[in-house]
Amino acid sequence: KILITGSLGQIGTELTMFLREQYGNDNVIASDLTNNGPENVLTSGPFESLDILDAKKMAEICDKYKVNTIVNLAALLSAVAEAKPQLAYDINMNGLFNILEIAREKNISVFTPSSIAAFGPSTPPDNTPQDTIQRPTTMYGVTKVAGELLCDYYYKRFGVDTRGVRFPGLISYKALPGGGTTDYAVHIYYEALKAKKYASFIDKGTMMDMMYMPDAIKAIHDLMEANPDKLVHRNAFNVTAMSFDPEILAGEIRKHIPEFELSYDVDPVKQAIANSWPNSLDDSCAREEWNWKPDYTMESMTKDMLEKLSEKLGIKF
Ligand code: VAH
Repeated sequence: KILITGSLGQIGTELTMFLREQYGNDNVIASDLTNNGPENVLTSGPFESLDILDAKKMAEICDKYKVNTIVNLAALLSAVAEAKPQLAYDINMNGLFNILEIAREKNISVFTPSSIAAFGPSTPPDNTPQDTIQRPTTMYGVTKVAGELLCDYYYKRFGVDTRGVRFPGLISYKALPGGGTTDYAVHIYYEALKAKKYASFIDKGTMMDMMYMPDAIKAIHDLMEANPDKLVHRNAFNVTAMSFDPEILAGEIRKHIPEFELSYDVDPVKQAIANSWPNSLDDSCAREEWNWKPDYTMESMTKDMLEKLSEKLGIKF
């Protein structure tokens, strides 16, 4: 039985439905702070209201459903975390600690995503290696690198089966992203259809790793199912699919919407965060240790995003 925290978020919305298809609706318990979210997540299988800072209730839910795996997607993302650093530390660190302690006591496996945010300005920025300097300068990044170390500690010291990937920016059309620095790469598609123009809060030339959501879901599922004997690393694997800046992405959109216009309204806080992150990751360890390989390129993602959003928004292009 799998408990997913943050099930109503950008990843959780899609991961919950995917894992219910894979393992059966009743074997995947969705949870989130509130219950205002997509009907299919709330009604296609068990749903529990859960604050991951409430360790007692989380333990009760694990006992009630005989949970053996927790996928922890409950977190504050980079830009929101810079606005509320104390809350971000509390949720991202103390929430994770609660989960690891429950996992230790009840022999539960834990999957927690990290992020390219776990790297900082002193990290080699191009083709960033799996094992390298990690001195992030954001509260989100501090919680991500500390979370990686805490998960590795619980594996080595207590034998808790912890695994994770360092996600790049994730692009999807089903649920909006929740306050990240890479969110521009989602909003640009909506605006391209609605207004045929977009003012990016991230500046020209800011290269960042990105991935289409179907590949992110595949990465989580494949790593969860991977043969543990072949894992040299655990928390957390570099994974990527593409790297671009707003100009490159706009050029790809214009292949489908020729009149699309990109302008800039740079947000200094988000730009500073983006500047501290790598330009491109080396994900060869994930490819070697659990056969990671993305299916979508920027070209095929853009085609699919525009087609699916066109249908969702009822806007032809
Ligand atoms: C964010 N989308 O922007 C998240 C992610 C790599 C970026 O961690 O905070």
